[in-house]
Amino acid sequence: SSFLRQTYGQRIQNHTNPAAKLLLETMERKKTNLAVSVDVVKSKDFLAIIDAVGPFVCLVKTHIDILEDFDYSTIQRLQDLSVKHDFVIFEDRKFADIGNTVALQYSSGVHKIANWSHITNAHPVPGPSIISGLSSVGLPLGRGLLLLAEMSTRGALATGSYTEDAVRMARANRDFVIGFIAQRTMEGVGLQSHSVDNDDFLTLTPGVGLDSKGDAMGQQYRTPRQVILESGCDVIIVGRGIYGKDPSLVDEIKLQAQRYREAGWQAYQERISA
Ligand code: 6AU
Repeated sequence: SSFLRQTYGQRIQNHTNPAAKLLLETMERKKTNLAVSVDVVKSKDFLAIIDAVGPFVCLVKTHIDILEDFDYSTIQRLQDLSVKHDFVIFEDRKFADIGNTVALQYSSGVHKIANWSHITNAHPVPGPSIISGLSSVGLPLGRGLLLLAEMSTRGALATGSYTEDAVRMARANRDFVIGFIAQRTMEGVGLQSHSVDNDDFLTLTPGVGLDSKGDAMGQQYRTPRQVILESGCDVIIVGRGIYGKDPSLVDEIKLQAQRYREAGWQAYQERISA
């Protein structure tokens, strides 16, 4: 029977990768499938938003390269907050180059992503060598990788056989690839007749909003219910729906985080009891 009927806690045993286990354990413990995407450019706002939403999330997603005042001390503060509030860190780096280059981008530069980010993601476009490159750095550190099997934007090219091939690449690298950025579960995608023994990959889904259908630059939003209950995804990733236009309104941000957490968890409970 499908892992989609299992609880997050029950699914821990379907995984061997430490980052996948940590995420599922955190979701079960804190009763939340909400991830917040903190796409702001000042470290002060970045840390204030994370401290505000921390109690309500299983994961914080970063774009560390957009911080205009980046300093490695921000990473130390981020790690302190991840301990204080018990959340997983996901640097949304979207690697997309040859193995040798992505290994350097992952380990080095000013950001040293592999040192602090439990999870990162990559476009499957270069083929399996992108996984070997990232895995050479991340696997010894217990990190996990998500492949972008689909995207949330209007006109996205990641569809059809591209998506199926991404899933096949993931199945061939189960030790390091823990799941997908996608708009629906990839369970059974690309399989001919017989199924595989354990197809439990995590699906983290952006393009989630309760009040808006999209933005002026191609983003498209669906509700937590559509994403978790109807499409079989596991984690809702919410950015502007939570921190809105003014990152200094901390009380409003907390309220929105609670609202999305509630919506995501209710949809999950409906799914596992269906
Ligand atoms: O909720 P938003 O629209 O403010 O932010 C959505 C976040 C952004 C995007 O870079 C990211 O999710 N994202 C991704 C990821 C997570 O890889 C893929 C995608 O298809 N769409 C998308 O919006 O930080």
